[in-house]
Amino acid sequence: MTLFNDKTANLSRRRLLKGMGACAALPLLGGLFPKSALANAISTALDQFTTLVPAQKGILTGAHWGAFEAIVEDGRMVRVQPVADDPAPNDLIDMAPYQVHAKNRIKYPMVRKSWLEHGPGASPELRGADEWVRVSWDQAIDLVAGEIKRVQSQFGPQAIHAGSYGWKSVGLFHNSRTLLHRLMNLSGGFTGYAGDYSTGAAQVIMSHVMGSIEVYEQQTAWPNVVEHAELVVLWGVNAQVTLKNSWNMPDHEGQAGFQALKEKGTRVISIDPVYNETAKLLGAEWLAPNAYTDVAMMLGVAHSLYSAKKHDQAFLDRYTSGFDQFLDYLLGKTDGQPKSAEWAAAICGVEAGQITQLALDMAAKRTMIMAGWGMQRQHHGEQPNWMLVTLAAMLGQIGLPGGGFGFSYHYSSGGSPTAKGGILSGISAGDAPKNSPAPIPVARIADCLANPGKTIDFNGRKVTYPDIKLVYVAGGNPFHHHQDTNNLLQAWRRPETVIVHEPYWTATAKHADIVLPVTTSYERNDLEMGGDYSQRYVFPMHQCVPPQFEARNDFDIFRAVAAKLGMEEAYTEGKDETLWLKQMYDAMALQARGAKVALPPFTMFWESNNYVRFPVPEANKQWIRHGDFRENPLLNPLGTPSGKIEIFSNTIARMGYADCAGHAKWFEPKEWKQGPAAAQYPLSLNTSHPTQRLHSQLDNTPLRDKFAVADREAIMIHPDDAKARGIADGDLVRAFNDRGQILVGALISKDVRPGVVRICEGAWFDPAEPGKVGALCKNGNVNCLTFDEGSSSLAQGNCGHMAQLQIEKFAGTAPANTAHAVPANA
Ligand code: PGD
Repeated sequence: MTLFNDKTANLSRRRLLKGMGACAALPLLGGLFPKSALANAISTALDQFTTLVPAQKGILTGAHWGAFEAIVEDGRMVRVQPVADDPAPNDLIDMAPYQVHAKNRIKYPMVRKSWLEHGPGASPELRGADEWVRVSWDQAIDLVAGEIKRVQSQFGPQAIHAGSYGWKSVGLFHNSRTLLHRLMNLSGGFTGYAGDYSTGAAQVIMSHVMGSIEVYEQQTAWPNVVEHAELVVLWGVNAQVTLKNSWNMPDHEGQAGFQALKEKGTRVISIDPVYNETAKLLGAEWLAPNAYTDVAMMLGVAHSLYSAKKHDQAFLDRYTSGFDQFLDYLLGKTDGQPKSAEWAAAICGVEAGQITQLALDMAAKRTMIMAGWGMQRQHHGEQPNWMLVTLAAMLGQIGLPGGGFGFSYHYSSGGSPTAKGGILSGISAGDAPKNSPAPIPVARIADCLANPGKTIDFNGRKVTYPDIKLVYVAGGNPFHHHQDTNNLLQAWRRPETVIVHEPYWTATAKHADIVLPVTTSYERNDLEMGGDYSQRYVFPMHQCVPPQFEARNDFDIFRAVAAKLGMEEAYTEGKDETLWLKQMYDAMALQARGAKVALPPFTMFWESNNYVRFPVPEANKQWIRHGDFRENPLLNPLGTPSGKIEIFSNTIARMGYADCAGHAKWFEPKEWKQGPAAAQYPLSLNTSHPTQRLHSQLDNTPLRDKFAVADREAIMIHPDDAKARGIADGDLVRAFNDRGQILVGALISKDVRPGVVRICEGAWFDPAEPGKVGALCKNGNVNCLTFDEGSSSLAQGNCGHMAQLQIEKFAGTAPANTAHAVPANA
């Protein structure tokens, strides 16, 4: 099948070429060659230009879950096939047709009735429960532009929260959040956010300890790990699940890496309250600590190492600072409590003998500790990362082949060797106006909305919350991602106006005042890199189908708002989609040329429906994280004040926080098995990322058939805990605590430690009584149960991975699940 021979694709091509017509120097080569001949000719000449022919069947595009060809028939996307380069195609891509043609697409611009009739601030308690009124695009744009103008002039930029945290879709031009920030920067500024929900605690603590955030940094390359690591310790990692998706388009090389470990037979130990999918794949040994007690366990390992004199004193002397201060704590000199294996065992529930053996095994072998991020999404979440680095430093293998630690092997294929070529940059948010408001820590949003004027600590500074009047969301889903949904529901009533751009009727859209329907990424043209760390691919994202119903691109919505505000030219810089894409491609191709990698001109690239695969230099396959630091710490110091690994940080100690000391330490979390809440709520919650979804995305697709139990989100319960409550596999269960209650379906399994239950994040919030605080969520949104506090005064990260709760078999008639229903008259 040749490309563009269906009506829709022709439309896409015409629009694109029309745009190019404005660019006089560009020859329209697309019309001169038969598609496959052109593609073949270019790929023969340029190795890095990868032809899909003859396997080519559809239109090349992609998503967070992979690059694929979309097959379109009669204007509908009907199926997809992965690109041949993908070593581990992800079944999530099969959902693309269901994304486009979802029943709960937002069809038209809609406004909440009370807001429309009575203006900003009207009946905010009806958010989520009010009627909706359809309006024209012209009216919608007027309302949005009017609100921005009103709030800017009456209250100033700090009154607009347009941080708009979220995973949106891939595509570097149609980047909803950046596009929003661009408009806001041009129109006077806004309150943004600092950090993120993924790694809020880790980013801050690692900057102090390692001088880099570590969580989004390249890891020791997989070929090096596979060759040299003798023992891999997975500490709170379920890479098989999280590697399915990436921030950019995934290259899925991480999954290939784990597969290679398996084939080699490398010993793997998984430390996790759940015997997870990755542990199963690798046949890993399993150590199951009590939930939220990893720091105590790590301290026990460190104490065992020190007692057996197996720590690497030479490494500590040369590459770290402050070990002696930590040692006083480890040995109990500062608090009278040695952090022995026995002490740790009483907290973490792993036997002292196993803790000691783990220490000896790690010291005896070349050990790579791969850590996940769930541990740091907890109260005192700074400590697991700091303690893990401290432990790795005591082992002395940081910077050696196959040894040390890595905080990103489970994310976007960290360790996939970096290619040589060019990097695409997307549209920019532009410069923030002078005196723009200071950002708030991202996960403090509900606290900020509810408590204007409140001052909190944040990484050595003070942050005072502004009085937010307007919330603008484009590309995120706070009613899924934020902790303590009922608290958010109340805080969400404080602003006068909430505007949401969404393709679907998510809970966030349902709780807005103005909802604008946007295209999915399959309804527009874009470009994206493939492989976040490898930067190996450049993928075109061709428009596959026309915009559905009245959906518009975020860019076009913001352009129209900018026009109303008298700043369209500044917003677009006179360029349409085509010219933006061409400019992005050309800048990338220039970089590639500098790296001696030739690429075809944009028109050829775009017309050929192919992608670019950059070469990977052999040296990069053996790259070792912190290898240069190890080789010469004077010439290659870390970015810390001492230039070394800061086992003790004077900077943090000087902040004087009660909840984060100058070295890694065990702090009891607000809620845990031995805490006061446990008497009433004895079970500890684990909120893993889902296997069949990306956060809340794709919850509204047939993937549900693979994971839903009793038509709800599943809860994994140990047989002993289920039996004690008379719960059978497949039963409908009410999970609850003082903050909320949700319906979930029982999945009984010995893969979870007794006393721990697993409910994945991402189920859409579906209150039985919309607008009522504390109503039963009928779909199982786990954040109804989590608490909304900062990890500590240092990072103010979220604590989404912890909560104590109780469960019971649900009595009565099961209410219908309406999470994916469209509001009446919408
Ligand atoms: P998504 O489901 O990806 O979740 O939270 P996030 O808000 O990022 O939401 C993205 C939304 O953007 C979707 O509703 C989607 O439809 C919409 N969207 C997609 N494309 C476009 C577009 O082009 N334009 C517009 N306007 N909208 C678009 C994720 C967050 O959740 C993260 S990153 C983490 S790590 C946290 N994880 C947990 C956790 O593990 N446990 C708990 N308890 N809570 C968590 N919350 C956090």
